[in-house]
Amino acid sequence: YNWKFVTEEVDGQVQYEYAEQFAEKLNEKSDGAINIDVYEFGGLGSEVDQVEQLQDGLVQFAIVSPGFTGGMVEEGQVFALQFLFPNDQEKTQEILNTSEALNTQLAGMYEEHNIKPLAFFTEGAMQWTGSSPLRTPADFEGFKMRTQESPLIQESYEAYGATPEAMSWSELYTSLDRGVVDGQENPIFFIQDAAFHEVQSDMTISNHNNYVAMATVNPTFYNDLPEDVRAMIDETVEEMQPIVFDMQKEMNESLLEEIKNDTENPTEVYELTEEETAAFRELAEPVREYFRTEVVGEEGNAMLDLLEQEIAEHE
Ligand code: 6CS
Repeated sequence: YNWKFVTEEVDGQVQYEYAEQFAEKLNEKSDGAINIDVYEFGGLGSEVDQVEQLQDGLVQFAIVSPGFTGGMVEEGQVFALQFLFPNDQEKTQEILNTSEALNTQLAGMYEEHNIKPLAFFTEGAMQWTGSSPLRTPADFEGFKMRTQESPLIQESYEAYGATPEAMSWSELYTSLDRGVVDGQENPIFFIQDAAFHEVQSDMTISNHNNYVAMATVNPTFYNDLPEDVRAMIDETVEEMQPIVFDMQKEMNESLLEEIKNDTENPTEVYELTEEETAAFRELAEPVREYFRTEVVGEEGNAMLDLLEQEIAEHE
């Protein structure tokens, strides 16, 4: 077998390291029969292009951020809802692993669009960076915020008074540098590795959301595989969950220190107080209602009902 695995990140970053280890494991398990070429982000187009290549079966595996499928699988925008999941990353990952709302209901909705999610994992809590401090909703007034494609991510920043602008991360460093946009959200490891902190004066530890990614496969390809090969894939996916969790944790912790110690490119790191967080939480709450009434239908509502229940059980 010769397969392709495309990621939205580059060498050294979480998704790419996931794909590399996934490929290595399957190669070993199959005694060399399965060979997977892993592609860094950039070579095969934008994040949105990559999703299409997966759907068309041009690549067999992909790591997909739901934020880039927002216009297609509206329900996947549930991950854009800020302050929905627990702050605790262990708990969040536990929910991602076990949630029926996500692994059965939402996964089924993706499958209808020729994308089969095999697993959901967190790449860490997301933080804000800006060319000015971001501590209160007033700081977002007129602030040009880069987001992924998802209309609901945009809605969430409009609720804070910001002007969202969707773009691929390939353009983000230059856009921040030139002031095309004023800020962005990402987990710490990504902010440091993509060097966004070099062109941003401020970083806010906001923990307003998690960066959730999906390991996905083209469903037609997957369903046509012999059962023992599918079992090998499923086993590998399961083995990768704790590995990727530890990997993001280590990277997010150590790269925060790198940002703080980068005296050449000083970035003011500020952690929101509980009161400050509450002000954002209050503005984020109505977006949940907007998701229910304007974005998804009955199925999406049932999915969010169940997810909220599953989250409550973990809190
Ligand atoms: O901000 C983004 O769009 C990128 N961030 C991460 C953590 N991974 C890939 C994604 O395209």
